Amino acid sequence: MQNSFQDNAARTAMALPGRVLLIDNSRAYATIVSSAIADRLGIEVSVADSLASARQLVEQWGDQILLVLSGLVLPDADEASVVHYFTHRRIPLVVVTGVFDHATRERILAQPVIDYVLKDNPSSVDYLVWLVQRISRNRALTALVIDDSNFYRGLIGSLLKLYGFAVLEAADGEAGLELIKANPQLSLVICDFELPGISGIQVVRRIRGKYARDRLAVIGVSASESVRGPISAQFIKSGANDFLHKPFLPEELFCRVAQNVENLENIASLRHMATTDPLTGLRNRRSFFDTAQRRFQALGSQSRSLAVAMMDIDHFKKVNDGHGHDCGDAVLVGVSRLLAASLRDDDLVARFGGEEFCVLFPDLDESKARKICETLRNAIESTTITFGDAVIPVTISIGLCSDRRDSLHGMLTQADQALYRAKAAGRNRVMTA
Ligand code: GH3
Ligand code: MG
Repeated sequence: MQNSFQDNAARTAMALPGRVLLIDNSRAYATIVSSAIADRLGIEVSVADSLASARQLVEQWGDQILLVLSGLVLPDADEASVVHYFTHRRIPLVVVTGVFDHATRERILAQPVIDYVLKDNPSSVDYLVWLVQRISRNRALTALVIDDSNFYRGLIGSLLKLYGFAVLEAADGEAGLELIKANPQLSLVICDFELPGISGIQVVRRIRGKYARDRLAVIGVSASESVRGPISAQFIKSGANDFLHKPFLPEELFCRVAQNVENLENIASLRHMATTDPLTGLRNRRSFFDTAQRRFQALGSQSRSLAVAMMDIDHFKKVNDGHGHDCGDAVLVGVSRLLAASLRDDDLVARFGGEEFCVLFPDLDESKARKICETLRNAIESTTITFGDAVIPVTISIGLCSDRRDSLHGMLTQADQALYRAKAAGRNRVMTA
């Protein structure tokens, strides 16, 4: 993996185990919300209609509870005891209520509660589903708070924990940069402006020297005014993704954080779609060229050998014609799995298009590369791919080039010509350029 920040999207795309506890004395609303969460997110919801029954569920599920969605008026508890019960146990709570009352809202949001959501808003169910998904995904993410104020570092850290993040803290810029280096899984940094030693702006510049804005989000924070112009602009021009003025309401922090990590996830998911073949999960041609070109140059500059192979399934059209396109797809998936499983971690494999695959083997001379290709060809020939009742025999032809040319393109052309000769000579064989 070239950059561990790349991993975040894949990790966050999976919902972590966990369930939602929904406490509401309206059965109709509880059914709508719980089925929306279960159907759209695949997250289980346990429903309670009183604090007593909620307590039993808390005892039963313990740490597995991701989030509690609760009304304020329960048959056996008032607002204060509902909020106290969950905040005291540090269980993330979202208050869901039918009545808008400004004073109640302010009173609730002054406590360590994630949100105050009004039921009567027609989009409230969608919002709750989004909120549950956000908190669930946050549980796979790590955030770092860099602030010399114990108060703010503690406050931001505890809010981020409430939102599901694993949290690291640093009291100055150098310590923060060390933590970033040691924790490549980080997704978010919240950085104060005035710090002892290097400033928040310098911290952001140094972060951006290594990590792009679409891999690691940085939010600047500050209570100060600066003679050098607005601090928000200084932060953003230096590479921060966003800025928050201190003091801020927790609600504001939550929105900014959610928006920024969601941007990272969206970009990561687009990047994944742009570089991966959806059928086989292998790299696509574009991604192969991007990565292989860098490898080609790096290996060359270190005088290390490399080989490239072009591979093509034999008489694949007959599979489609005889058993249907779905069966052809199953063969492509089967061959891709075999390929991925038989190569070394360092080998770069891609689906080039149709039933054609390409592999770059670093550090292999001709005889070793040939041996690996023979093993692979043999493995494919001896594996039976089944589709329904049909057993599909599959063979593959391989063209290999291990003679380092001036360019990667030159090597691929040679490998392709060798593949053509392998086909002409009867298929199911390896030919060397
Ligand atoms: P050869 O041994 O000479 O390579 O013959 P072949 O039949 O394998 O090659 P040909 O180029 O004649 O046919 C390849 C077929 O692969 C034609 C195309 O419809 C099919 N194909 C391309 N992409 C896909 C796909 O994603 N799924 C399926 N099922 N078929 C595909
Ligand atoms: Mg073919």
